[in-house]
Amino acid sequence: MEITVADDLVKFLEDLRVDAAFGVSGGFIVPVWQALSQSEKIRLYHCRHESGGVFAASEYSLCQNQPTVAFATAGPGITNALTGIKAARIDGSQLIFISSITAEAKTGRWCLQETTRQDVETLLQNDGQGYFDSVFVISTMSDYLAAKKEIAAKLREPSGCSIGVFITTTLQKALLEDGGCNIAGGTPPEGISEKALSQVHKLADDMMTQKTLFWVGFGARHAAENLTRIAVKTQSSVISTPRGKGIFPEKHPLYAGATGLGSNGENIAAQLDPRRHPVVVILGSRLSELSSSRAQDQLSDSIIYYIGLNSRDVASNLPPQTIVIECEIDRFLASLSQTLRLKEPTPQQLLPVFTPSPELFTANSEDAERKENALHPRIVMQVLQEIVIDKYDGYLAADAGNSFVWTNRFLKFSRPVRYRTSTGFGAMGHYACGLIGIAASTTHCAVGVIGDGAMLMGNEVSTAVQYKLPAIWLVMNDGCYNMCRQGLDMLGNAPLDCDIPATDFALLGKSLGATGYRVSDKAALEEALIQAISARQTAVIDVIVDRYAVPPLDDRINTLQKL
Ligand SMILES: Cc1ncc(C[n+]2csc(CCOP(=O)(O)OP(=O)(O)O)c2C)c(N)n1
Repeated sequence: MEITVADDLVKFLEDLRVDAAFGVSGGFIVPVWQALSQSEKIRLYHCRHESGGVFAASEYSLCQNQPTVAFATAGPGITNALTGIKAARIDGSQLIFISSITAEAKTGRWCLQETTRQDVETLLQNDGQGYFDSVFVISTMSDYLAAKKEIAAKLREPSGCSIGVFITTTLQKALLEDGGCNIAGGTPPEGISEKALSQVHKLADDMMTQKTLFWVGFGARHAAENLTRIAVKTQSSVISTPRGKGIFPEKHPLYAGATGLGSNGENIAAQLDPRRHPVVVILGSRLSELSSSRAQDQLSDSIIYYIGLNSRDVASNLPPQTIVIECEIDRFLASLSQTLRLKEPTPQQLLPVFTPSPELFTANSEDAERKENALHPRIVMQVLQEIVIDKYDGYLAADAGNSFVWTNRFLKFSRPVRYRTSTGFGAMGHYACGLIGIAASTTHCAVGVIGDGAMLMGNEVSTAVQYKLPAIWLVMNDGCYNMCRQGLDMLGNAPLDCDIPATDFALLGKSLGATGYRVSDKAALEEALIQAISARQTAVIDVIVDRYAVPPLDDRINTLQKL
């Protein structure tokens, strides 16, 4: 049977386990858009902005651990998508971005939205810093068949992979004579290398004799069970990056805090003191600025192991004596656990111990005093902890701005990937848009903590309404770009205009078809959250917060001062 390339491409994507696609349509992409719409296995979300679509696809991919499609038309569709594409690549999702280019015979004739081969090939850089890991420009049938093989091979690799597929509209419509060929995704090889195995033995010896600290990054999200078993049985302490929060239960007594933006620098420095923990094992983090606040710089006298894939990405952030082990983390830890001859811990040992965070529960103290008609952000954190995390076991995402400082510092998670934030690219609007990808991926509730500025930059509330996604935008409404306003002050600069005119986000939500709430006290916030979660509403909760509350930004300010 003859089918079009667009139809074959969609069957190929289904074989790769793709079951969701997010994007915005346009003339260049009609055949693929149509084929995606007709798929019985792929749910299509037609979004309001291309970057919104890519943020959503990336978040869906990370929550589901599977490749996800984003699509856009050529020209402005591609340029609009770029912020999301860059963030997806940095975050390590498995993104397949599909768009188009102008046919070569038509280039140079001022066609609408002209997009050349060169335009999209420059999105791939040899130094690894581009927008994609791979770009496929497809204008002939043989290009197409070769691209399918390469894409399937790339997605077999266990690390993230961001792929750009640019296929001319003519070829999308062309007929495939042999009925197409489907290439299964396949599974990566099992086991670890001889070299990694010898490092397992070396680390096990070090751990037998010296106190060890695990520093857990997002790359270790599939290794939660083995990590917990090893840490509990060897009584090793654990710290995490913001994206690593919850991989080891944050309320466990062995957990000693999060590093990076919003961290308690003194506490982290004490944990990393080589007299306290001579051995430090870094798992799957690039130790970027917002993940580490460069706390690794104090490790000159420690024995350090780094375990993870793509270790070249972290090379310049590791102290020189680090023993770098290029290995899939869960397999390495499984082998370490065997070598240490750890018996299975009892269920009691694995259970997180719910000790309330002392920092969080001082929220009613003087410093967190409730201002008239405005909530202190720490009270908002307390409500989020009790309701979204502890009561409903929900997903919580924090947008760039003060939201991710408050949440990094004060919220405690007990499961991997439940906390979503972007410390690599930190684009405002990432979660105001990407929240729909999280909501589409889970039956748990999905709550985005979003600054008023980020919310106004762009959001996908309307898309959530259209597809009845139970996503909740909790807008931290302080009437300004507060991170900038307070940052200027902390840096000793004169104030500049950071104000945002008063905005009623409940009304904005309602105007888009969502349920809207406006709250300025704790009880009303609790009530709105519980109602929105239990009724599985698409909701916008406008929370009036105190703009004078000072977030724990010291580390970031120190870094900015050194720029
Ligand atoms: C796309 C983008 N533009 C600009 C910035 C720089 N920036 C970081 S935080 C911030 C202000 C955030 O304001 P808001 O969303 O209201 O959150 P608040 O800090 O007030 O809680 C800005 C402009 C950014 N991170 N991303």
